[in-house]
Amino acid sequence: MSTKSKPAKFRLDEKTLIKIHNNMVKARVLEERLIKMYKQNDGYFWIGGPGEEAFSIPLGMQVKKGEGLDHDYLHLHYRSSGILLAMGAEPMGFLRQMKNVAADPFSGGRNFGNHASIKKWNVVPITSTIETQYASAIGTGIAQKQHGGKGITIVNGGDAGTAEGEFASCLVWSTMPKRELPILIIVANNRFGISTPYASVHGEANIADRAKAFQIESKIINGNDPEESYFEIQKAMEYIRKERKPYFIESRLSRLYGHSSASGANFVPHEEDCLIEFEKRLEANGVLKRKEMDALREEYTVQFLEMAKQVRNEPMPDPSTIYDHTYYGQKGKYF
Ligand SMILES: Cc1ncc(C[n+]2csc(CCOP(=O)(O)OP(=O)(O)O)c2C)c(N)n1
Ligand SMILES: [Mg+2]
Repeated sequence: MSTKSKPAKFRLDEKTLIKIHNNMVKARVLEERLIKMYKQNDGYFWIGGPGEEAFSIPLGMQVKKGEGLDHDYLHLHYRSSGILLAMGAEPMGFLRQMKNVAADPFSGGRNFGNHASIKKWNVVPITSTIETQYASAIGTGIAQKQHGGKGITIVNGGDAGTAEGEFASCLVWSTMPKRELPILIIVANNRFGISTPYASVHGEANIADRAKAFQIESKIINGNDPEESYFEIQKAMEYIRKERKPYFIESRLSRLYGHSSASGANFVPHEEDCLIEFEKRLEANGVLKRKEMDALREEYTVQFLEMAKQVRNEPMPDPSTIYDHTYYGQKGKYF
């Protein structure tokens, strides 16, 4: 949006807009704190979701949260902090996993940062191996198809990963006649693999065209626009909950700090920043004042800095816990 053009009016009510904005700021500031932690040697590796907030917050806000088949299952990728924060996850957990301390609620200090796992909300452990989530999504999709009800399976991943077999398996398994699966299949298209440009590997014009080949309802959306994301996710979820069939969203969005710490984790100025664009619209429409938005950012910045200081002094996991949770419910060594 150019600063000269008249800002578009909102369709969402003010309360929802303010909630989305609050969570977007929270997610952004959290990721920026995780990057700082990595750079201060308070973590071994950073990967995360700055740039995906305009899509991930509206998604997290609309999840049917809970445990078991009547609730939604989430098979997420490593850029999903916004989804989980919007669902109500505590920021502290992300800092603890970043520092790999024993109190990390997702992996007991054993996994990379932003690899959440939350049993009480059906959040299946996030893996570093890309695309495996599209295979595990088939499993909960089948279970939910058999169970009935309103619960659905949600899977997200990146554009480059769609080259892998699990993605194709998900399209095949979710569209078998009379056994279609209630899965929201999401591809977050930031136009890059680690350093591989989208245009150099995709023969098709849109990733969503692959869904068409399977007669899956699909939509390409501007994932940098929180309002468009909100309504399109709402529409997709309503369809899946009712029809018990898959729906495909290709969400085009930004990667604001590069791939990960492996590529420097530095701000990329030429990418569209969804938060800046949203704040311009909020201000122009009189929903929030610049001062209020700055104060909110400052509040989260101070809050997460204090948390990081606390985490720095927390104990690392005890070596005896190395095999905990290797298998369901397992504690301690298995040999
Ligand atoms: C099975 C597997 N192959 C390769 C990798 C190495 N790898 C990590 S991230 C990545 C690129 C993923 O790009 P994309 O799917 O577009 O997701 P993005 O990181 O852009 O969100 C690759 C190739 C991996 N982690 N797992
Ligand atoms: Mg990508």
